Amino acid sequence: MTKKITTILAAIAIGGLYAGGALAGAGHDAAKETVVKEIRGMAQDMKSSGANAHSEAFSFGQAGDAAKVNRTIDIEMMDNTFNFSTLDIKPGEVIRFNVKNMGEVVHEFNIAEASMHGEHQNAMMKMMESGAMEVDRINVKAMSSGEAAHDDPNSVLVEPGKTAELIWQFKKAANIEFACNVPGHYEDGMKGEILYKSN
Ligand SMILES: [Cu+2]
Repeated sequence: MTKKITTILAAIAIGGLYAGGALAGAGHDAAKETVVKEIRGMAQDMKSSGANAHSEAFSFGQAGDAAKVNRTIDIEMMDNTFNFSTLDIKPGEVIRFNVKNMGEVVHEFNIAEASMHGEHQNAMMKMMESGAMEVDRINVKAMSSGEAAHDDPNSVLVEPGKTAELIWQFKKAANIEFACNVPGHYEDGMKGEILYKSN
C-alpha cells in the first residue's frame, strides 16, 4: 500500500470519528462535507503526482472548452521548425490549434514555461528509449501505459502526415513558449514565444 493511500484511509478513519462525534449536533453535514473535500483533494494530489498524470493547474492557463473557442490557429510543423516564430495571444482567449505535421518525423506542439520544456525533453528521451515513440511513429500501446505515457493537456504529439487538435485557454504568464520536445528539435530551434501584446 502506498503512503498516499494510507494517508487517505487514515483521513477517512479520522473523518468518520469527527463526523461521528458531531453527529448529535448540527455540524454533522458540514463536517462530513469538509472530510469529503479533503479526500477529494488528496485523491487529486495523488493523481497529479503520478508519473503519467498532469492534471495540475498551469500558470499560463488550462485546457480550453471547445464550445468557447475564440479563434483557430493553424500550426504547421516541418523538420524541424514551426510556421510561426511567435504567437500573439490575448489573455483569457480560448484558442483551437489545428496542428499539422508536414514533416517526415514525429513532432510535438507543447505550450509551457521554458523550464517545463526542459523537463519534458527528458521525458521524451525516455519515450524514445522505451520504444513508446519512434522517429516516425508513435507506439500508442506503449504510450498509453507506464512512465512513458504522454497525456499532457498542454501538448499534442503528431505523427508525420497527421493532424491533431489542442484547445487551450490562455492566462497571461511570463516565459511561455510553444515548442517541440522530440529529442534534438528544441535545440534545432523548433520553438517560439507566446506574446501577450494585445492586452
Ligand atoms: Cu519536432
